[in-house]
Amino acid sequence: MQDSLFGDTPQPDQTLCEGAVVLGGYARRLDPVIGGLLEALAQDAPFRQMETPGGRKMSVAMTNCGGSGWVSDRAGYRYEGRDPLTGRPWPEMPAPLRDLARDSATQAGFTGFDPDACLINQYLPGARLSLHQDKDEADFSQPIVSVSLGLSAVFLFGGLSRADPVRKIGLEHSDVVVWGGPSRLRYHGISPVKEGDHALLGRRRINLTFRRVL
Ligand code: MD3
Ligand code: FE
Repeated sequence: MQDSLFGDTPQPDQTLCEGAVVLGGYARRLDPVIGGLLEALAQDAPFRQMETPGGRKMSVAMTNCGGSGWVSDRAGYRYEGRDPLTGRPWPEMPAPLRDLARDSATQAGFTGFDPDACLINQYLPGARLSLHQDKDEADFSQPIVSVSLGLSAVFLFGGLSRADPVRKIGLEHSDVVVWGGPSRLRYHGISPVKEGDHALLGRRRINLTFRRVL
């Protein structure tokens, strides 16, 4: 299966709306290392399906690296310095990932981005993420950098109110999106991932979101 419609040709940056920039194929530098990095991270901090505060099991399996990690359970959503599953600190953020996040933010016009958290989402076919805002971070002037890997997905991009109309945007392997400024608090989600088999990552979609939490 082809990884990108654009092959090795660099794609122009595309602004979705004010503050939201798609860097098509910008993460291709990770291709030689991403499989090994994910395997090592998941060995230390396994993927797990967290419980929502309402008591439902999420279809997406998650883990984290960096100084803080996002967690959800019956008590709510928050960031924690340790993995509740193991009691250990989350694994360190690997330098190639941190550097990609910094370079992406700079490329999109956000200088000095220094992420202290990376949430790693794993979607098997059928998994989805319903419309939500990311607002568990302290400083909304900091952008979020998201990296899509493996199977492609339909990203849902709404407005500042849940009821606002939603745009659908295809995201494929190695696409990076930087969400800052007025787009930082927009509602967003992922449609159920379709069956497939990706050359590098197999039967799954992985999304990395880099955040400044503290
Ligand atoms: C727009 N992840 O982990 S990444 C999440 O593909 C999350 O796994 C999705 O939403 C995924 O919270 C979407 C794109 C994304 C991430 C954060 C955003 C879009 C955003 C924050 C603000 C606005
Ligand atoms: Fe989100």
